[in-house]
Amino acid sequence: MAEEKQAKSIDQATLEMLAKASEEGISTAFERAEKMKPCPIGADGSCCKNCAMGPCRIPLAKGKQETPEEHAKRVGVCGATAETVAARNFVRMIAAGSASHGDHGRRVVEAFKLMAEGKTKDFEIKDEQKLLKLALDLGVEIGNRSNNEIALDIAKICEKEFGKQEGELIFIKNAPLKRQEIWRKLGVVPRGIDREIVELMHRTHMGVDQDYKNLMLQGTKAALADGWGGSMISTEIQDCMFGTPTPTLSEINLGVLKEDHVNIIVHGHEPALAEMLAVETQDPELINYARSKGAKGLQLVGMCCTANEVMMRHGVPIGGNYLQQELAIITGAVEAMVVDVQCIMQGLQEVARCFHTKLIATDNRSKITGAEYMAFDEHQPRESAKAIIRAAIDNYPNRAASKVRIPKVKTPLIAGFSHETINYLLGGLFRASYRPLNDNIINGRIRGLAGVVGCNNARTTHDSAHVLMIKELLKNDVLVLSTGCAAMAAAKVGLMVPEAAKEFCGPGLAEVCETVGIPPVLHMGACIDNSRILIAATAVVKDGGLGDDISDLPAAGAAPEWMSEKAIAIGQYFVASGVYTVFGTTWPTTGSKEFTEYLFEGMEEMYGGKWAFEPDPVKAAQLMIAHIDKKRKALGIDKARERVLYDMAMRRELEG
Ligand code: SF4
Ligand code: MSK
Repeated sequence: MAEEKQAKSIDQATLEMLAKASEEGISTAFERAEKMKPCPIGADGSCCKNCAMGPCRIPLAKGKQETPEEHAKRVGVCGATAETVAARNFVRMIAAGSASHGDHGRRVVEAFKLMAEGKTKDFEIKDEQKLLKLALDLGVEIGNRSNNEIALDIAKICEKEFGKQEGELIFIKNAPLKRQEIWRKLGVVPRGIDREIVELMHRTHMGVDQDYKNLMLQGTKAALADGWGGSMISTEIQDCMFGTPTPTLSEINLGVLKEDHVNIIVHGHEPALAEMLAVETQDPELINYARSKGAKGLQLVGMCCTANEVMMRHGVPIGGNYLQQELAIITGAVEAMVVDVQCIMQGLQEVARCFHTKLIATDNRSKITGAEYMAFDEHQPRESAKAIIRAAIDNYPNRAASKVRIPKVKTPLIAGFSHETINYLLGGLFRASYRPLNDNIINGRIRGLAGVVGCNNARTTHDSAHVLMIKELLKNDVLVLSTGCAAMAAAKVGLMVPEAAKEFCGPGLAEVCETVGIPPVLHMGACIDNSRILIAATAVVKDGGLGDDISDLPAAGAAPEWMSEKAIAIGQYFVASGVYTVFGTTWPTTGSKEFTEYLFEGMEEMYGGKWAFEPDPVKAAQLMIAHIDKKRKALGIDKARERVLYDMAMRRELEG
């Protein structure tokens, strides 16, 4: 029987642009994924290339039970077992993911320090309240000192967190006390962010750590150094400098590009450049300059996580998520795609060559062969942004009208649910508190919480798993917190407006959302902002009534379309923080049953959280719901829920 062809996307704009790509003979990630099948040995984590005696391929034979003798023979030239090879590959992904978030955090702290020292006048403290709270948390004197004096001390403390050689990361103290004790007992509290990543790379070198459990302890340290370190520092400092997000109305999908405007797309992760572009694209002088070239105006559009950053703080519309980056250029209406770091496909340059689009790299850590390089100078961010915008405007006359086709697809969304905002929305400005959320979880209107995060992956139907999973969760009264490309998938199908509650949620969740006026999927930011989910979970614990640790909460996490190494680092810090975490698409350790079982079962005993893999998003959602119910039972609040909600007629109506 012929294999059924998998749909490429559930998104109309994406399908339209893929059709255009195929008409014009342009190669995209979708098409390449179809042509190039993944290597099954690498996909299982059974290939080691950690030394020049390899690469050693030690695949597990599919479809038959392996005998102990066969397993013993499945080793690399050095004798490395399937367990060691799979574990080393897995923790190296954590190292790369943590390094990416950590390096992002470091750059943000550097810009913050420049601002505090008065070496750049273009950035300033936007959230004074958050700055002061951070100062209190870090023991920085406030007194009569200026914001910049306080900020400088904060910058110096945060800077040290990266290179600290001993002690504990400071932000670990943001976790519930019980969680901190668990980490101390297991010896996984990170010392310094860089140190844990370096040690992890050392321990995965040929002939060092050969015990998968020991490797995972260090993997956990590096992952915690991401979630409760590099990522958390980024989020906190970005909020101080660029403002803490508050609910903001915007639009998403390729239809936000404007046919008669100069369109500039900003794509990547670090928000400093995007912030300046958001400000400078409003400059009347530059708008007039665009008009002088025949355009009606200037349109800034975000892509991937940078999009989340500038949309939440400025309402800048979002062009799309990870798998739409090439497609944005294929509209033929993009004068410049401006990129910094992470998740930028190298294929972009080839696509840009087919149009007039300039691909502009801005970060010296991330140059792209063939792309133009215009350095973003953090000492003079405004000037850098102006130069980039001018280059885009100058390119407008090169646009070929005959090549322009913008899909008329866009959806409104409300985003910007920082943990502070959730606090205010639920408790009111003067009584900010998570109490109403906890009460609604306890009384069963809200069955539980789910964090649905992560990427798109060209190996699975674009956006489909995100949307199916989220809808299943909502139907079952689970409030969804989302970040990254997952959040964008939800927004594109209209799940991020308050009206969605009535249509997609079970009666309990719908009632809460309608009363408070929030969408049932709360957009909490970029992938770095998964740290907001950790803080929100801790706030729920601290408010009481739902146990004394994150692992007690009726909550679960998922990344149904993950692809990046950062996702593995995020998953591991969620697991180590006590969260049941389900990934979809593919699982990278199946070459070792023992190691995989350790991740899927063994970790629960240690951390109260564990990994799971389920490629069917609806089944994955049901696993999450079963876990939520298990936790409700343990808390003794399962009865309350039945009394409030489980009317079968209502349920049938809901499912019908
Ligand atoms: Fe092969 Fe061992 Fe070298 Fe890995 S470290 S490539 S398993 S010899
Ligand atoms: S951009 S890491 S594809 S979420 Fe953060 Fe999206 Fe994943 Fe990149």
